Amino acid sequence: MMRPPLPRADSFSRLRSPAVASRVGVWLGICFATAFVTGVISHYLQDQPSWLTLPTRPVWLYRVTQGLHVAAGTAAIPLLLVKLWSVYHHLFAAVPRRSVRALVLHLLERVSIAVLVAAAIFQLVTGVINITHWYPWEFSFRSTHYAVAWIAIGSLIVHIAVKLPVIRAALSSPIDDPDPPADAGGAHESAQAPDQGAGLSRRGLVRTAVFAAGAAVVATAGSTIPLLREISVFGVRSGEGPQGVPVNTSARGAGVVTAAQDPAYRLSIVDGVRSVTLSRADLLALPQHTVDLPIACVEGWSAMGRWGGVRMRDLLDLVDAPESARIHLVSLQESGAFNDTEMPGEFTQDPLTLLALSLSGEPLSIDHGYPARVIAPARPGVLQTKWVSRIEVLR
Ligand SMILES: Nc1nc2c(c(=O)[nH]1)N[C@H]1C(S)=C(S)[C@@H](COP(=O)(O)O)O[C@H]1N2
Ligand SMILES: [Mo]
Repeated sequence: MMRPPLPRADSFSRLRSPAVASRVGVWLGICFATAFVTGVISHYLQDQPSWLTLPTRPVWLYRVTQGLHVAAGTAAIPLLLVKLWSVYHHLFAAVPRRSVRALVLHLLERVSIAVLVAAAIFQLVTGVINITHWYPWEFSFRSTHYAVAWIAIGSLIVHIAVKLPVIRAALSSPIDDPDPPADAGGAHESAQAPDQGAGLSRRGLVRTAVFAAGAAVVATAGSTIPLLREISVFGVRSGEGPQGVPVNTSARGAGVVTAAQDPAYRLSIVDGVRSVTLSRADLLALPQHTVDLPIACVEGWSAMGRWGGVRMRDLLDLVDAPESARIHLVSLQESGAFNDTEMPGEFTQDPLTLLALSLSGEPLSIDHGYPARVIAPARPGVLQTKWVSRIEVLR
């Protein structure tokens, strides 16, 4: 009697194999490694360790590292889904009972994979929620995302080390080989020939996963790459917002509409007992400079701006602040996580660091920080404080 054609479910289960899991895993590993390195960079820029002097060039440094961070995380989402799909049947594999050692090893592997999967999902979910400006949690996003990053990368390294023999065997044999290495659940695949049943081959599945990852990046990366803006349907449009630059927190959202428009606005610059107080007109009477610098948000969007204003160093000279003084910046905004920030000496000294008064040749719009905002090279957007009212020299 002739065998009936294979049911569709079988041609799918044939796709679940170490060949697919390891190839998708390589791409996933590249994404996680990229997100980890760029994430640590972003963390250090915001929480500078005392031993580290931060680079101020190239001016677009953070634009690139943070754009990569968000792109790598975005690409990881479809890859992780395919990867989990390609291995989850192992969850139902029999527990080895031949020896205590085998049982313990099996359980250890299970636990380490559970930690890795949980950490990976947590990072991707919190990352996506963060870039969509939705903060449904109580905990601090940055410190938690940072701590879990170490758990994710640590368990990933353990996982790769443990699986190395399987990974090597799977990567060195042809992807659509009907007889993959006997290790790791190859048994049920070897029953069928690779070309049996219509539809996707393993190679096709891996290509589709990588293509989906690329598509996810293209759909969002227009936030930082102007060329992609028109096709980035899910990206924050980096050209939107007053004066061609997007706005994260508006003046209304920050509760500064009245204070920012008050003619009695004064900027104080304080160094111990010395201090000066300047109106916006006083600031405009000081030597003006123009710089082209990006705003690069931790959420991955970035946009170039042409800023005009007074050099930070010139302002610090008014109170004779020491060379490379560290400063504390205070905003008119009364609450919120970004209403006061610190700027290390390498940035206060930099000739490109301005207290900006204009953007695109016009007075700053109130949403971009009127009457005055900080703009410095190679800095995360969160530290480009808007509506600045006070500059304190730290000693
Ligand atoms: N006072 C104050 N400054 C702030 C913020 C804020 O919420 N309050 N947001 C920061 C963030 S997260 C970014 S990305 C930039 C965005 O600047 P823009 O709105 O001019 O583009 O402003 C920064 N400066
Ligand atoms: Mo931001």
